[in-house]
Amino acid sequence: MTIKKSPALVAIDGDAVVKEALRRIEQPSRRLFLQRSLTLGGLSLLTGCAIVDQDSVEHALMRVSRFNDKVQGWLFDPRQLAPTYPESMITRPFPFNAYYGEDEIRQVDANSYRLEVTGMVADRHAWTLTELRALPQTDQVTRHICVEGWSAIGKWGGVTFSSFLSRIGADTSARYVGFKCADDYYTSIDMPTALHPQTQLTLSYDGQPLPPRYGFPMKLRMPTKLGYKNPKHIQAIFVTNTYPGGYWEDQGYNWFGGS
Ligand SMILES: Nc1nc2c(c(=O)[nH]1)N[C@H]1C(S)=C(S)[C@@H](COP(=O)(O)O)O[C@H]1N2
Ligand SMILES: [Mo]
Repeated sequence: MTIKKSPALVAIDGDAVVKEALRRIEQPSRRLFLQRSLTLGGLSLLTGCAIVDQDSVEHALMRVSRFNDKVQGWLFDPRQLAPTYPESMITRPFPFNAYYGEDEIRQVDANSYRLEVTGMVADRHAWTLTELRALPQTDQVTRHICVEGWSAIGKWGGVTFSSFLSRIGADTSARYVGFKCADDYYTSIDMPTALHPQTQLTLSYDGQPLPPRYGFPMKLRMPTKLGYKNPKHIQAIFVTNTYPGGYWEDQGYNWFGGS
């Protein structure tokens, strides 16, 4: 049997708890905001959570982060375009990143590949790579920003995601679009971002088929969102009203992840 400590009996070192709270926050802007304004009492006031142990710190921070998702959703302007750049500014070589090293890059077979489409869509047929490549494509040169502290400019080509969503008869009144990848990665985005004109089902990098390191055969590219919101090696797309979370988001990264 486990004995639940009564809050009054838990001795809390306030400074240590706030430090721990800050350590768990990856997004530099949020860390700055909290460093300037956060006290233990402030965090309790902000969230209505009693801060009595490490678990409630986690809970309180999660409340702040979900609130932050809402505010970012309200502030998101579906017509505001992210900056684009001349090709001369492309970062070479473009960095690789994943939750594993380059020696474990997933190799997806082009011929047997199928993109599964499920959830609130009219047409649930699975797409071959040939079918995807037959759709109209455009290029974009935009900046990718990773929370680990680097950013880089790259050129991605593919299908405007909103046109893909209309082709599959997606219910665009749904809240989320979720993605499952060929590795253990998964993520999800809000519908306004899914419909943003620069959100792209990406099939090429720098004029060449998307190489394995950057997510062969297909990734989602969104210059309006941080790197971890851009899933590589996508195998399944689903439209849903049930919050799908994400690989890093479920470990505390902010879900909206706007850049
Ligand atoms: N499938 C998959 N997608 C992923 C990741 C991953 O580990 N697996 N990492 C994310 C993170 S944190 C970043 S910064 C970018 C890196 O993309 P790049 O290798 O094209 O630079 O991919 C994102 N998408
Ligand atoms: Mo990242």
